[in-house]
Amino acid sequence: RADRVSNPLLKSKIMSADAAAALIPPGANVGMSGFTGSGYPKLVPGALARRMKQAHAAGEAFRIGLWTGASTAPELDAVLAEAHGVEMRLPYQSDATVRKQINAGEMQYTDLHLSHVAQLVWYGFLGHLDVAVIEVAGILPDGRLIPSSSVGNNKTWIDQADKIILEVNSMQNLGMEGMHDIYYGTQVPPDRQPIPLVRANGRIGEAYLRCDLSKVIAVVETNQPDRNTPFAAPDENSQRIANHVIEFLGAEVKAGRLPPDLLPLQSGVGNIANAVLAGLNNGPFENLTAYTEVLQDGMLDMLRSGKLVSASATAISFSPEAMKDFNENIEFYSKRIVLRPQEISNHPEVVRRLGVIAMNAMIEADIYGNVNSTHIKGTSIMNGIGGSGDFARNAFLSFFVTPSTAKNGALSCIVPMVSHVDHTEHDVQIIVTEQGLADLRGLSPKQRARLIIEKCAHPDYRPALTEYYERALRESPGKHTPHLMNEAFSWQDNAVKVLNTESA
Ligand code: 0RQ
Repeated sequence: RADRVSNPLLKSKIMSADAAAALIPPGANVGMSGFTGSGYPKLVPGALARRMKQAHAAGEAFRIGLWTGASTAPELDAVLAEAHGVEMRLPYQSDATVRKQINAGEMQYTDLHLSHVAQLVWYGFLGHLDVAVIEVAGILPDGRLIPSSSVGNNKTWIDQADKIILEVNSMQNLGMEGMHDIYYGTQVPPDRQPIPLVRANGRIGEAYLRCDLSKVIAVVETNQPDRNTPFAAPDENSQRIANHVIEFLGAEVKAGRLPPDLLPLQSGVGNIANAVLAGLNNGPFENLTAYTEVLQDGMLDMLRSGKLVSASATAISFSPEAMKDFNENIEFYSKRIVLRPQEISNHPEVVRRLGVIAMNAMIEADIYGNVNSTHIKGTSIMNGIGGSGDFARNAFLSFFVTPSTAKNGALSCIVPMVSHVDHTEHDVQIIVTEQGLADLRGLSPKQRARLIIEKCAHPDYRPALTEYYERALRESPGKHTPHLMNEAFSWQDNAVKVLNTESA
């Protein structure tokens, strides 16, 4: 397809990014595409940021509510934050400038389960969506849209917004056409029906996004790559964590609790997740499938090697080398990858039905198995809960992984009480550090505490944790989850000191 904008009406709406951004009013709620650094609009956010700066220089207020699928890239999040143009950010971010403004109290941030976002908008709980700014790979003659490298919340933004701006990115591979599965069957209660997806690679929807053409106010042509962040090679700790996970899965197969080809895999973002996938790629399991949120390099390697036969996600997020491989072998990959709206890729109903094996990273866990994925020192946000909660609570097996220490050993990632709870002890089955793996299934809090300290804590911190636990066991008024409430957070005070020294 030589011409990416094949619809005559939409062709007549082609304009510059500056002209398109001029159509976004101050105070608007704007739903932008973008998920884990892919499929985000490349030019309109920058043009909007320039307008905001001009307005601010003239003493006028100009801020928006910024809604996306998940994290984006500097061309979107950073430029709008630098223009002090974001009043409210949701549902996930991982940008340094945005993080700084949130933690300085200058930007509001609503950190949501990623599968919830679309329905919250449909319910009217987040307010009105004024404008959608969506990157697509192309526009069909009849006006349907070829989705880009992420689907995220695009279906909902396009359906719910009053006005739509499309960025048509000719850098996106048109070989992706047909790879997406956009499900239009989600209703609002009481009319909601079961989601008919019974296999990780099943298709229940359409390859294109429907679009009410009368709402499209601008089409902007772009030609820029996604963020394509490189990955670090797995370090020793990540490899050890991966080995513990793989050994555990092997034992589960032997015990007859998992089939030899396991169950669909979900893997969080980051280097440890990639190391686990690299381990699986060299491991004993064959014919694996994935039902996950983001496809990173590790899964692409596994598809290429044949270990992984199919992968479902809402976005691809590759390093530059993996992106090159994906583009050069698009016919091979597009047959094996399905990209869905994030409300379906992360849907609790589907995750539970398929029996997903969830593996997510964390900041810290406590001795009873509560997990903090989002906060530093209990008060500052790192990124957000993302999809980890969608998967963890509903998974067949739910792993949380972390190195046993942070900041070169100055902090223990196993603490008496976490400073913030994202995943309660009820949602956490298996905790893994480079030291070992604690299988918490069926255990009481006291049994869990002993196991987590013994298997997961770093030897430098084991004696202090044991001492705390033993004293709590004696002195705690309740003996179900023994704690010394005036002391439980003392380890967090220590963390504050360590981190203050670091930032000084
Ligand atoms: O900070 O870079 O300033 O040193 O936290 O830690 O070890 O590099 O780990 O990049 O895998 O991130 C949980 C944040 C882990 C991530 C989290 C500091 C550490 C470093 C990062 P520095 P690492 P990772 C589906 C799944 C939530 C969303 C999710 C995350 C920084 O995985 O955001 O799961 N998850 N989504 O030094 C103080 C501690 C610390 C600590 C680590 N105990 N105390 N600082 N750090 N432990 C995907 C999506 O939803 C899109």
